[in-house]
Amino acid sequence: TQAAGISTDIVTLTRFLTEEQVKVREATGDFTLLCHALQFSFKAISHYIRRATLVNLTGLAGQSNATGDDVKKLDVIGNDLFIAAMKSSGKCALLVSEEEEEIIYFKTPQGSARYAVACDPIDGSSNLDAGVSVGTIFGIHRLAEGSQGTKEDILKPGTELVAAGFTMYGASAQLVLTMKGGGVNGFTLDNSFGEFILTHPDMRIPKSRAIYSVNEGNSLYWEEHTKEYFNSLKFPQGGSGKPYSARYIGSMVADAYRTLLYGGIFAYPADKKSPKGKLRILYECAPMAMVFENAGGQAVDSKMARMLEVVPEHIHDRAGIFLGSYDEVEKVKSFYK
Ligand code: AHM
Ligand code: MG
Repeated sequence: TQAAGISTDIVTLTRFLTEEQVKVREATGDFTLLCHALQFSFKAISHYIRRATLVNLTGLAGQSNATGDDVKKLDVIGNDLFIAAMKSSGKCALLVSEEEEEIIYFKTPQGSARYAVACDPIDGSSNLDAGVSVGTIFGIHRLAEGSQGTKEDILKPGTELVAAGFTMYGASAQLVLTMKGGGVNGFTLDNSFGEFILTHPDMRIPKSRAIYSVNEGNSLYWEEHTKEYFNSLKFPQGGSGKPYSARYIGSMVADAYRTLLYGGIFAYPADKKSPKGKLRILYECAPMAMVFENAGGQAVDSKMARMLEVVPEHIHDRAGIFLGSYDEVEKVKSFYK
């Protein structure tokens, strides 16, 4: 509906979730409640990130401020906000956070919490002090039938995820959400409404695009296949081909979001320095892989196995990753054959 050029039929995240819930038979509303808690943590983290420089929240945790108080830094605040949101939802049985060595188990009445969540509350935090975009990444699993929440409920492959996504705190806060068997939807936080608004329905990643995103400072450590692949993008054979553009922010969420919108390839390959890769399977690689596959792209690890099928042994396990446009990932695979 348009009234004087203003849309009055706005799809908020709340409305979107309610409408989705109606489509699923036997939906109890628990997932919707969990998502409400999630979106609150995104709003709160976004608020503190925007206030950070003004209220002395940048820098390292544990440092004292001018008055000698210990200042909680943003990484710690983001983690605390996320944990509090999951706990208060009453629907989360256990949580894995990048910032916590061990799994956090929440006490809930028997059978009332049916989800296990993995998150990186503020990914790319080395960029925070410079005001560069960072983000929160999350993956949601359902507990096994009858389970009260155990390690096995989270040490699962990405194919089992019921939902995943991320929020990027950039010029605006952008939430990207996907659910099992569904598409990918993008929401923008409208600060005046305090609501995430559906601005990017049914996102599809372009099939190919000549943009690559990788930390080339690691190329000394790269394996031969990796070197050959990236060289092929920079020095195309046959004369006519143009070289790819390079874009690397160093914040996975921001690099992935751009790749999702524009197409191309994002990679953090395993190398001689980090033979298992750098990025974490549960709360960095798998949720992103789910988003990219559901948007028509692909994601593989450094052995060219489908990222969503990689099963972590430990909660903080890492993997090499290549994710992006369908055809660009096909090209990667052809170099590793
Ligand atoms: P973090 O979880 O400690 O912030 O590290 C993850 C980040 C990603 O956001 C980003 O893709 C990568 O590390 C950048 O690493 P590098 O600085 O080695 O290029
Ligand atoms: Mg991280």
